[in-house]
Amino acid sequence: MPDVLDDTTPTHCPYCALQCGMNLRGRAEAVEVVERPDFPVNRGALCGKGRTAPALLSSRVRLTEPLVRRPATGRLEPATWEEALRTVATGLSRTRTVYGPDAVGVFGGGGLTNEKAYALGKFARVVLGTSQIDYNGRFCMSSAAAAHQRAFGLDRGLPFPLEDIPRSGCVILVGSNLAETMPPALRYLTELRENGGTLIVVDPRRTRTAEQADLHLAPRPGTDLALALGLLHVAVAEGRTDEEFIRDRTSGWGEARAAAMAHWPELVERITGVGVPELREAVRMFCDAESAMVLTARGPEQHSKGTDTVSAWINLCLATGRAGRPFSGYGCLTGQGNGQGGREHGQKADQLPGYRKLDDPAARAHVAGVWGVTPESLPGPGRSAYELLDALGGDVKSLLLMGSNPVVSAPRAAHIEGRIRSLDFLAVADVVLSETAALADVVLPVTQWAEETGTTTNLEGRVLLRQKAVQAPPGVRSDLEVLSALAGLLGHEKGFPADPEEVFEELRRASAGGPADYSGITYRRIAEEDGVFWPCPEDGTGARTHPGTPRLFLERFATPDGRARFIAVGHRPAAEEPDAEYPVLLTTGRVVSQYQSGAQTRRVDELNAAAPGPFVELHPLLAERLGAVEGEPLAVVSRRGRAVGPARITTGIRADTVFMPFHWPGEGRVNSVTNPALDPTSRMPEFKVCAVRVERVPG
Ligand SMILES: Nc1nc2c(c(=O)[nH]1)N[C@H]1C(S)=C(S)[C@@H](COP(=O)(O)OP(=O)(O)OC[C@H]3O[C@@H](n4cnc5c(=O)[nH]c(N)nc54)[C@H](O)[C@@H]3O)O[C@H]1N2
Ligand SMILES: Nc1nc2c(c(=O)[nH]1)N[C@H]1C(S)=C(S)[C@@H](COP(=O)(O)OP(=O)(O)OC[C@H]3O[C@@H](n4cnc5c(=O)[nH]c(N)nc54)[C@H](O)[C@@H]3O)O[C@H]1N2
Ligand code: SF4
Ligand SMILES: [Mo]
Repeated sequence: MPDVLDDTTPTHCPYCALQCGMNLRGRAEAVEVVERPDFPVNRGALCGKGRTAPALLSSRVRLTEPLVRRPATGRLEPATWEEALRTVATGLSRTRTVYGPDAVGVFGGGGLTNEKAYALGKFARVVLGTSQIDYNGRFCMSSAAAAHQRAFGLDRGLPFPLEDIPRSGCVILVGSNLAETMPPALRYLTELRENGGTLIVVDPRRTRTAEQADLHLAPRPGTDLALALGLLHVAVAEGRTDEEFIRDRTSGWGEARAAAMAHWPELVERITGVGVPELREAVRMFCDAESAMVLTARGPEQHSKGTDTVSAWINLCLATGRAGRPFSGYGCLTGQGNGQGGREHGQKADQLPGYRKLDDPAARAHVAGVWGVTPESLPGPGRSAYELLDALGGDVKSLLLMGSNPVVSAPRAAHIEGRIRSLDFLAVADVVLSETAALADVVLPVTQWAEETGTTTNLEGRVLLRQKAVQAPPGVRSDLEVLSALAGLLGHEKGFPADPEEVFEELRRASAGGPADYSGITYRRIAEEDGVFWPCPEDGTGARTHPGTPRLFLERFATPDGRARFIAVGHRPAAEEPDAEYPVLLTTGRVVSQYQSGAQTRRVDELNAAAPGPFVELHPLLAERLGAVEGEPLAVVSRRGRAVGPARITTGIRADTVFMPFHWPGEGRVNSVTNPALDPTSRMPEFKVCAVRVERVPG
């Protein structure tokens, strides 16, 4: 049982991208979280999930031995590690022999440490030789990442540390409910307002976050693109653009300006439901301030036009000179524990470590050199997450899954669950028996968070060391040990070390010279410096003295000519608009006490007591039209399926919209309903809007 190695160990929370610092203390089943006030990001504060995270270390809830599905019973039953690993190796290699390497798929997660994400990407390309690898980050911040790339030439979620937020004059927070999704970060918004800055929140719901705002805009879900263009239109019409900044530091304004001018305020009011006076007020607040920021999260991003929507918000920043300057700029609030690092080191379908592109010959040559293989042996880019899941049982016959629970979290989940069930072979490495692990042929119980050392990169681009604080139960191995053993069984004895620091040292070299350059970072530096911001290159002599880069773009953007690029975008409707049969809009998201698919947090008593199940949030006018009362079960039905939850009636949501959180399986699984329409650039599914009908459930 978990046994504390030292008296207190400084480490980081297992959950979200804030990666709050905490100390762990105690022994056996009584590991205790102690405040770590010296860590700058959260200064000691934790949300309930972080505070209760040690509950997951208990063998009562977590897996402690490998499971193999027995043909005789059809059930998952305990097995030795030797048998389990051999079964996985055989399962994957059989598929490869019969159907070729691309019939083997790999699915990763943004919660995996940098070392794991790196090793998983390398394992797929070098050991399995497959192009078919992607990960759940595709469902998360991929639209913002794509928009970042095309505007700035680089994708780091926040180009500045969180501590810059209170020093800005105005923040527009678009589709982020950080009071629930990153509670300790709310402090930065409170301080912003205490310092005289203003806060504008854009959300179809009056969330706990929106309640803090000086101005709350509540657009119809799926219309942020029009909203951002309308604000830019007003800024141009009222002479609030920064011509000098546009001339000296950007390109492409002519086309972007023309596109925005087609979105006049009255039209935008019609599309979004946000009144013209509010549009003007928002522009006044944003432009009157000496410095200003736009921060987006999943609200505007998880759409089939998420990339263009983020581009429109970036255009607003660029046109008004609110980018590449102190306390100004556009940022995306990344979500998962290693949402940032997880998208940099090669578990994404089109990517090599260091945020290199898989189709770039120089990148292939560099990484192949580090890996000791030929560039020609590296496969090309594969499919995006939804497309990969959708291909399971089709041309992808076997899957190795690490760090995701798509049976609950993927869009059109009943269909995806069916695809997973139709696989020839599924292996899942997890800490708990998730809904997806329960469908596997082999389940590998792995160490987690406090039981292992590794680095994560938080939403600021700050590389952190999550240190091992307790001993894992004896039957459990780390993801790195699993990959190392499987590589060995598949003929690669070398190149897959199980020691995280050894993997990090290789990752450093693989990332050297790439956009996300970690070569100047060491475990020691991270521990001594409260994290190190990338890029942090090693200098010419091999010294690791580069201070890291907390603030990007102050002199130049990361494009070849150093200028930020405007992207000309125009509004378009959601993939599915309401009609007579499905007259209501559904949007989805999170509650403070559950995390993601709930695989972890649904196993923590205190969190379950606070958030026991799904619900359908709706406006009194809609409830009245249905004849529904508070607490009665309602079914939300789309062309893809239905989800049921008790009515939660509130005036804090638009009357044309219902909201459901996505943390639960079974009949409350809202992803049975959601629309997998994909963004053409980022391949992000449309989690945040689809057309539904709401029905009372008889009996
Ligand atoms: N408690 C908790 N915290 C978490 C997580 C968790 O599962 N639980 N997950 C972590 C992860 S991986 C992520 S990605 C982040 C997500 O963090 P957030 O993005 O803050 O979370 P969401 O609740 O998905 O969405 C935010 C808001 O978007 C609004 N919204 C819905 N549709 C639209 C729209 O069309 N436009 C706009 N402007 N807003 C819209 C919703 O009403 C919601 O309040 O949270 C991280 N933190
Ligand atoms: N309707 C709707 N659906 C959504 C969203 C939404 O807003 N609305 N948001 C999307 C977003 S932003 C995200 S990020 C996804 C997330 O959805 P998922 O990818 O399902 O995320 P988790 O529930 O965090 O799943 C992580 C799994 O990995 C396990 N795990 C944790 N740590 C480790 C580890 O170190 N190693 C291994 N091997 N396993 C580990 C956990 O126990 C869990 O089973 O959901 C997406 N789905
Ligand atoms: S805000 Fe995020 S990182 Fe901080 S304690 Fe809560 S879940 Fe953990
Ligand atoms: Mo996410």
